[in-house]
Amino acid sequence: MNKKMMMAAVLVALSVSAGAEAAVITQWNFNSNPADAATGTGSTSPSIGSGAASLLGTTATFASGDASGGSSDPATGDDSGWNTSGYAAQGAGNKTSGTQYLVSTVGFDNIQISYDLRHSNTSSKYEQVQYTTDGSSWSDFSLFSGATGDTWFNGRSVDLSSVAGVANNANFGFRVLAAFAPATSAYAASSPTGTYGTAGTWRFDMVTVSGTAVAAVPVPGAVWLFGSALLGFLGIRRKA
Ligand SMILES: [Ca+2]
Ligand SMILES: [Ca+2]
Repeated sequence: MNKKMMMAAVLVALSVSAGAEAAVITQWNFNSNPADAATGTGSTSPSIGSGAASLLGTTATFASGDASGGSSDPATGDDSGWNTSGYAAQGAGNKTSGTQYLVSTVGFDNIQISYDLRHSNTSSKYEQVQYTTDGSSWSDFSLFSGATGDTWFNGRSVDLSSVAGVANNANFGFRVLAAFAPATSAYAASSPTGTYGTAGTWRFDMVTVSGTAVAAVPVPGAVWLFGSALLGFLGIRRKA
């Protein structure tokens, strides 16, 4: 390996490690901004980045993100969740009601989704995550089970890094939908002793899309200096 090749290898290694940090693209914490010390008020504007959150066949209020164990939101006192209700009737509307999040992933790959979700006793046990790459057609991906009621399931995590078209796409989005129990035509209740009902609630918090920046990372002057110094050191050693 000659000096130029070695220099290039050093710089590539340094710039890759500098650019491989996972970053939050968009996040919703549903808290009021500014904080108002009331969990019954909140916001559906992203707390980080930009994107659009909307309801699909449901209604919503804001309610505590700290109650019944709490979400992973570090905020206290003004920690709200997006409390959705009015889900489809038993035996109807499979994978039609829930929430939707549209987020541009332009400039990022290795796209990951995460969210916290509190299931009430009578809410749907099964959560179908769907994604879109064109903003209009949707594909099933992960199916989660929330097998206890009145419980937060924090850090639901979906890795979309292997899905073609998700990265670097202005039309990316995902949905979390109430789904029939697998191989049945009915919703199951989250509580093993509960009965599914349209008044059941799913309370969302910390809905997050993250990724790795794909834009070329400019090599800072300090890295050039380090690379040059390293090569100088190697050159001296070789002569010696
Ligand atoms: Ca508030
Ligand atoms: Ca919150």
